[in-house]
Amino acid sequence: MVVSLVVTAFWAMLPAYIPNNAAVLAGGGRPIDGGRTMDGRRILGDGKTWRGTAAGTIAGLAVALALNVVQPTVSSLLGFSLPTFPLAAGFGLALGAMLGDIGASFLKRRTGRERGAAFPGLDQLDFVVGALVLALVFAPAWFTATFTLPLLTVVLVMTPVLHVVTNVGAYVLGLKNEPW
Ligand code: CTP
Ligand code: K
Ligand code: MG
Repeated sequence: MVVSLVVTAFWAMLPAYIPNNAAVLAGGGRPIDGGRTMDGRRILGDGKTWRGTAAGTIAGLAVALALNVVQPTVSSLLGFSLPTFPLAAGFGLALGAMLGDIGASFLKRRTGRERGAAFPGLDQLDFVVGALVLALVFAPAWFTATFTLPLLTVVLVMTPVLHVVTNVGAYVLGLKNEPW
């Protein structure tokens, strides 16, 4: 019961977990804000690029489509049914994760935090909230059928833990400049 809930939460959120990591690997090039400032500070900063955002969104969507392919096999191996991702749901999760992270950078700049500065809490949940909201908007029927209250609870508890672990890992591997 608890195991299937945790596995389902991880599976359902994978299209939202991949984009930020893909953006780290693909980042660079023109920043989304084009270098523009607001109140004397960058609107978003150099850490939010068109290439990273596009690569992250495409990677998240690709993961959703790949999970659809293996869903029957994995479900029967596990003995319980994992969700599949309609195109709108996969796209909503992936793009929403990127937009949540971009929104967080906007808030960081408005509160005087330089690029790369930590914002505990926001850093760990920005992309989850963005992903869930956009999935709800793009695929409401799928969202309400998939994300029961227990599943949402597991997602909101598990994601910050996974976020910390993967970011420390990426930092140790030299892929990220900061361990958050
Ligand atoms: N990245 C990107 N485009 C995005 C998100 C991330 O290009 N939409 C890349 C950038 O190279 C960025 C790196 O991934 O530096 C790490 O992402 P993140 O930690 O979110 O950005 P920061 O550089 O820490 O900037 P911020 O303080 O705005 O979060
Ligand atoms: K971030
Ligand atoms: Mg960062």
